[in-house]
Amino acid sequence: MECLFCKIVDQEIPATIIYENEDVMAFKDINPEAPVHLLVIPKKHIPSFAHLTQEDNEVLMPKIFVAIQHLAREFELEEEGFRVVNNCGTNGGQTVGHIHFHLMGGRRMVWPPG
Ligand code: DGP
Repeated sequence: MECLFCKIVDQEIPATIIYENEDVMAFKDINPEAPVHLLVIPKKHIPSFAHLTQEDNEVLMPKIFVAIQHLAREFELEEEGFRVVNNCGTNGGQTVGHIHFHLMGGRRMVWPPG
């Protein structure tokens, strides 16, 4: 298994895991770009947003968004706001080939991102 985030799911490499259920895991980004910077992933290996199937869209993605909403609440980000980011593929700036959503908060973001 070569996938870095699958190794985190399998607890073969360490991460600060913040949230976990049967399908979804969230852990702290190793390189935080904001006071709160979590990565929310499906445990199932999906290389990128471009690889989501219809079943993923219908069954898995709602679970990801429920987890993001739960975490935004838990970290008290809702009042001040937060950002959810998915980088997809080369032009999207994706560097880890397992779909993930950055949940970032605790500072004012700028637009557009680089
Ligand atoms: P992206 O550029 O969207 O593919 O973001 C990948 C993120 O993954 C990046 O913000 C840094 C983070 N990251 C890379 N390697 C590790 C790791 O081993 N552990 C953790 N917790 N985060 C990692």
